[in-house]
Amino acid sequence: MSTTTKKKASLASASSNRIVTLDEFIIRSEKDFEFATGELTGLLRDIGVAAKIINREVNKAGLVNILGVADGAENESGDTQQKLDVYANEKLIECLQNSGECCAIASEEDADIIQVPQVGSKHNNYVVMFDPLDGSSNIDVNVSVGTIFAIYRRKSDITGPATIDDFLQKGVQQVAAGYVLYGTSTILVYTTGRGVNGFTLDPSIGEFCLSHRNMRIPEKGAYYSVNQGYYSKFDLEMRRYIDHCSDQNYGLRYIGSMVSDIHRILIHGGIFLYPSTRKYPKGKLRLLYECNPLSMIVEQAGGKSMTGSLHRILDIEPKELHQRSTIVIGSPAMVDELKAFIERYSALPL
Ligand code: P6P
Repeated sequence: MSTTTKKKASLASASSNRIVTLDEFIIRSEKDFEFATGELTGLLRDIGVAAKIINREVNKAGLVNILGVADGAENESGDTQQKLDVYANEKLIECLQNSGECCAIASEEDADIIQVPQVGSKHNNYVVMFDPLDGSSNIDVNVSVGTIFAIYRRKSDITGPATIDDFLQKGVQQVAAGYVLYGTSTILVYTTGRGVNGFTLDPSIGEFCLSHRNMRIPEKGAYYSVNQGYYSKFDLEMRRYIDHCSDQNYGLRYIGSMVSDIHRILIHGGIFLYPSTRKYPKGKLRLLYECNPLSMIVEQAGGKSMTGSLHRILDIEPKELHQRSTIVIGSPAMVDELKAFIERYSALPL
């Protein structure tokens, strides 16, 4: 190989190994965005900042008085609020309010939407929804937790306050969706509808760096993910499918933090299910800030996501801010496998 060719090859490999920060990636991707105003870029960067702040507290939660339950507080859903839930919620709201890039916010931790005061004469076109710390029951036992977010373009008149209708939009209307997983490392994964990319936080430079370019979910996986403890309360079709997984010698992996389970499925393949139970007949997980954003990411990576009665999650017309949904999500071949069981054994009209 000539010297010139060798130099080009080494430059190419060097450039393919060079650090690409989240900020740089977002700014470069902005040019792909029709009518890009820089607002969405700013929103994604603000969420990245909030994630770094939350990560700092999550990583030292055992050292400071931020573990445990927040003084008898409960969130809108009646779930006990952990101190770190409240902290993460406050930081995300603060970062988004300070940047003035969105006009309103909705959170699992707050009953109603939160208006964001306009900064100067700029009208903002986006609303942001999030679960600030998903899986927070894991915090005190040092198991991974995550932040999930969804961004929509507002529908209401931009000169007035945001309305609930700005939030009650189908998942297919999401402009961007993502999650942050505070695990063995901290990774931010997001999509704007042009594929899925993951950025791992390098604490030595305080930057999220591109680590998982153009993530694609495997067609099948060796794991299924469900709370097996509810087996006897599931409908027949779900129990038959779970028996099938066992017959196929799939491994059972269930972390109790949806972000962690979905991230594993994105990397290794598999299927996650939270069907109807007696306690949660409509499913436990929240449509707007858990199911929709994670479904957009999984579909963008080549996977599938539907309810236990075969409705595509992203096509559901939301009726209320904190509504729940059943969900079956993951590798396309495995979701199709479960679909066949539902069609065969479901007692409900599909
Ligand atoms: P269960 C965490 O509370 C969460 O919302 C998801 O992250 C998780 O997958 C699910 O609930 C766990 O619920 O009923 O199995 O404990």
